[in-house]
Amino acid sequence: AQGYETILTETRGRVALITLNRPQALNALCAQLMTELNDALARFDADPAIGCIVLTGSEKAFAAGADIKELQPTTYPQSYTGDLITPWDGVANRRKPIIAAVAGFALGGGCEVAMMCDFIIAADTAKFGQPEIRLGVMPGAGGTQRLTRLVGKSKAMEMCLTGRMMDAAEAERAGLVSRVVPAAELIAEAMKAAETIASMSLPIVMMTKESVNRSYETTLAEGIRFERRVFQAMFATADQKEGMSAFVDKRKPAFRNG
Ligand code: CO8
Repeated sequence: AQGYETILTETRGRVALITLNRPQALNALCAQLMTELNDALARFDADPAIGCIVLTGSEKAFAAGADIKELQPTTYPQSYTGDLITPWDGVANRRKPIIAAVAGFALGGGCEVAMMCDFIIAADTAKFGQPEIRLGVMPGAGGTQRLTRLVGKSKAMEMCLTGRMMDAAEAERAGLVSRVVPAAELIAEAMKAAETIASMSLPIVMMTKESVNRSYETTLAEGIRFERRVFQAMFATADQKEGMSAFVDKRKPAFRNG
């Protein structure tokens, strides 16, 4: 719709679906794709009609990593001054929830982008890995940090040092993904979760995301203090009154995002 060449976007009700679409390169994340992805995410994040975003790839690959053909000739000064990685932060810095729906390969930067999303629903065909070491580099878009926090040091270290891939079942056991679904149901399941989220109060959803993410950035005591202040602030919303009144009245709440 916005003249994108490497992604597809659509909206279904209050859910936005973004599909990575470079089939000839297993959705390798070239600079153009990351620019377009950031643009689409920023638009949906700013659109009051959207309550949740789903990010997916193809059946074969969520994304097979950064575009190795683009990176191969890059020199250190270019990598430093060109600031190649900063645009990737856009995925992690969005304020509305983003669900990664992963089928097939999520490797290198593909695994890193999936981990930047708020949670991952995996098809039973999903394969996760940080194979950068085989290319003579290491993960550069958060993989050494986010994977370690998600699956623990031992598994993260093994994956980063050997490049071994995890299948969906292992990824679920390790806590990398929230759940595994049959590949044919991946998009429907991710959309269902996104519709559920989008039916909640948007400000409460955004405050909840911010509070969970806070746990990564601070001590337990400070995180709990942050949670408490945000929780208390929720009583200033009409949606708190509506949600609790609806429970008491035994009816469905009608949130007004206020
Ligand atoms: N970059 C560029 N092209 C790719 C990539 C990639 N990451 N992955 C696949 N392709 C291309 C292939 O070159 C091939 O193109 P062509 O047909 O023109 O030769 C096409 O996609 C299909 O791929 P294959 O023929 O290899 O498909 P297979 O089914 O045989 O294999 C694999 C699938 C195992 C996924 C294989 O393609 C593979 O190993 N890909 C590379 C995986 C990888 O190493 N990823 C890490 C990349 S580095 C990285 O992500 C660092 C991120 C750092 C932060 C960001 C910095 C800007």
